[in-house]
Amino acid sequence: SKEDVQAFLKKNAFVLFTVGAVIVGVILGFALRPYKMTYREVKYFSFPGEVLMRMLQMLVLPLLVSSLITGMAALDSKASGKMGMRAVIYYMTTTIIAVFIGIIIVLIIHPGKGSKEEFGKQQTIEQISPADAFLDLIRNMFPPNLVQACTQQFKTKYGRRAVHVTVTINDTLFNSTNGTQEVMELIREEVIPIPGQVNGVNALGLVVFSMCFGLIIGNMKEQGQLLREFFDSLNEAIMRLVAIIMYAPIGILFLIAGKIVEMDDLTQMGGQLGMYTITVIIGLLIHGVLILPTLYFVITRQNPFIFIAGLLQALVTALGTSSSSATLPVTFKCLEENNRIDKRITRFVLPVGATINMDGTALYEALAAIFIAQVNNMEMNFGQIITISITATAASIGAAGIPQAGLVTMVIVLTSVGLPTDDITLIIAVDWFLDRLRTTTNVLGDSIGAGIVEFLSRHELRSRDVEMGNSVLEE
Ligand code: DAS
Repeated sequence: SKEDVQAFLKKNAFVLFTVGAVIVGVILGFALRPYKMTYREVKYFSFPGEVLMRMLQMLVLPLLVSSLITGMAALDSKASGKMGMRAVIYYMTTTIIAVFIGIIIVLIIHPGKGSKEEFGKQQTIEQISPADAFLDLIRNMFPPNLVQACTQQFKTKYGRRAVHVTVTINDTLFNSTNGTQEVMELIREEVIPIPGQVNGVNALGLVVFSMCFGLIIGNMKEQGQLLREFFDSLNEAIMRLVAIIMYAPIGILFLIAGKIVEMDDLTQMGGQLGMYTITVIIGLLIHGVLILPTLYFVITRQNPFIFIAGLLQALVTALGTSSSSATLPVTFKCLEENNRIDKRITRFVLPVGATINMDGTALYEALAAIFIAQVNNMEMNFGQIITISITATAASIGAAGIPQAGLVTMVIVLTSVGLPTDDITLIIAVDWFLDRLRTTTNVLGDSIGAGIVEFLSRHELRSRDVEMGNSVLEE
């Protein structure tokens, strides 16, 4: 009836507005393509989108730290142990399923035809040994001190003197040595992040630190009271900041339009790259539209698509920003307000999930690695396929929730089976687009995980409420 429609529009006005912004962004992008805007003009044009992205990114690290510390402190180690175990089992299961789908689909469709000439000239990139890459991953989890935790680790992009530079904060601020100055120049142009880094800061390390710190202050009875309250109100303050930034989806319009204006001419895209793109899209759709909702329904017996409808805002933000970390504030809001997920769950599952649970990325890296093998006319034997599945899973854990992180960590997968890492340049042309889709899948996977873990932990949560004698954590 008319009233219902009005109620629906009023309730979802905001999400519809954001979806509208994406559609307008796409149309505007294609409308502006014939004008061949220069690089500078595109930069100006997508400026509002950059500002939105930076506002969200600015919040990511304080939100990640405060929500994790508050989340861990709110649960005693017994409950958080069980809940944490459920979350990790969910992360591993869905990631392995995603890798499996990626491998099956690329073997069935077989987009690579064993020839590379259509891809044109290739740039060269530095070979990173899998051992180095893995050690980087582990090293990043345990920053020796807080400054190191915020150390910006950069690597210059393909083709240049690919140096692996660790530029500590003081170097950046004071440019102490001209050596750093020169490297900073190099970095300013083209930089890709090292696994596990968010905005150049070591998110993996902060997640590990925050979880331990939260558990500790959670068990420090009255002594930890002050800290618990501090991080609780810090978290609340940040969520209010998010509420303000949420009203800026217009930035997504410019982010998407700017990307469409500057992307390579897709019609020149060779048949193989086209087939590869379609293969990735099919794989992500199977995982995101079939597997995850089915898993949610089987476990919670509730309609998964109503749950996903509540996430629309976060999914669109992931599509627009291609960064699951930048989307994290929006994911929190969607789950807590639309899907009414208990805050004690979201504060744990989301920050950890956004950093290490990336189904879309894992599926993508396994699929892309086998595609590169196909293009090189190299048949992968069973052992190599197993190696690819393991390294794709590890690489997705190490990838940070920022644009094109999955492309960087793919180096680990390729070197583990002796594939030429230079061939990453074959798929860069479409990566900005596929990155958006796999990021949306990552955010979907994290959110469905929160729904499932909450359902499986409902007894602990309720008994804890009774024990605390307080009402469910509803601020
Ligand atoms: N863009 C990453 C994310 O934010 C995913 C990826 O690069 O693979 O999840």
